[in-house]
Amino acid sequence: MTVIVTGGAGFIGSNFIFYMLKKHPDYRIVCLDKLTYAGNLSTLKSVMDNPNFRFVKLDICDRAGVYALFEEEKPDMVVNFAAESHVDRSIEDPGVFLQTNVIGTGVMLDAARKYGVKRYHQVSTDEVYGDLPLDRPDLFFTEETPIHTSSPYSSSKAGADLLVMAYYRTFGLPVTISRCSNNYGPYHFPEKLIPLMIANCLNDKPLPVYGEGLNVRDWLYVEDHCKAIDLILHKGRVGEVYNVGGHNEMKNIDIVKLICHELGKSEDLITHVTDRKGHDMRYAIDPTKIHNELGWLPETTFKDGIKKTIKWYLENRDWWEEIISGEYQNYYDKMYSNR
Ligand code: NAD
Ligand code: TDX
Repeated sequence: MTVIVTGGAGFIGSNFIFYMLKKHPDYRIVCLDKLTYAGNLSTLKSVMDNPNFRFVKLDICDRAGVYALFEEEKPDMVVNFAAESHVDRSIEDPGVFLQTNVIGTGVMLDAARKYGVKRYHQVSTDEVYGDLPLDRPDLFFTEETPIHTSSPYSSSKAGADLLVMAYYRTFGLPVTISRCSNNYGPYHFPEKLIPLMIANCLNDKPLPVYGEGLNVRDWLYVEDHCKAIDLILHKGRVGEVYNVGGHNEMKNIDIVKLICHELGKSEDLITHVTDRKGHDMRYAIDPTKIHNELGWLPETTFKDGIKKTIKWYLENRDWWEEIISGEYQNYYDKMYSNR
């Protein structure tokens, strides 16, 4: 079995590659990644010498390059993680989100169709459903919830999902889609809430909470997401969407306070800054379908997962310090100074 994994030098894609190489030692995993600011070859160094692993630096929008790789590798499955993934960046510069997330997905679908695959899996997000009000804790996103996006990021992901379903209906391409809630864990890029707060805490820098910090996210340990995708690939029904989430809703402010507490830092570091434009209030996944059909349940509690994650950032300072010392500093200054 040969599996092409796009975006495998990023956060979830790399964790998925580690998971798959361990779980299916007879599979060949080919990682295709453009190595944008979010992709790090150093993340994959532990698997670079694995004979069942190959890394190819390639843009999913490069049609000729993608076709040549499919011709050569003849993949059985494709898992498309590659995307521009940060909501704040999509508010600053939407264009690249449309290019990679929509056009790039179109190229991957064409390649999957042209060369024939047993499964094309699209890694989508709960953000395609928009948000839920804080005063209705009884409401959850199901697979039937209408698409109702807020940001250029979520709109581009929704566009990709619609294209994937069109290739199923029109061409019979064997597709599946997963829509997961917020992930956290090792190799999470430090622009995102949890790793940003850990890094700033460790450097005694202000902790920039958008608005009052009352927005709610439904956090899932990254390995539980990887397990869900593996299950969907092997047992999921073609043409179906599966929501993935672990009923772990938390307010941003509570997460930041917890990180301060775990690292023995003062909550005085917390600084409330101007809110994100169009900021979604609450995400909450109903995972009944994947539980009933595929038996998936999250295995790592938030209590354990956040401890493991903080420990990982403490033990892997080189990984994130290298990132935040480079070009990232310009991004940080642009987004956070005078905010
Ligand atoms: P990430 O930003 O950490 O990694 C993205 C990877 O894609 C990087 O390695 C980058 O180099 C690569 N990439 C970007 N553009 C590319 C292109 N044009 N061609 C080839 N490679 C390209 O993202 P992540 O957090 O790991 O998210 C992975 C996927 O999961 C995304 O599709 C995202 O929408 C989805 N998702 C993320 C979360 C989350 O909480 N992080 C939750 C649900 C869904
Ligand atoms: O500095 C910050 N301060 C802050 O208060 C940052 C970076 C974020 N926040 C808030 C905004 C959100 O309410 O924290 C919450 C989480 O923010 P992000 O980490 O940027 O994640 P989110 O916007 O929820 O999107 C994430 O989950 C869904 C991923 O980045 C997406 O790729 C995924 O699809």
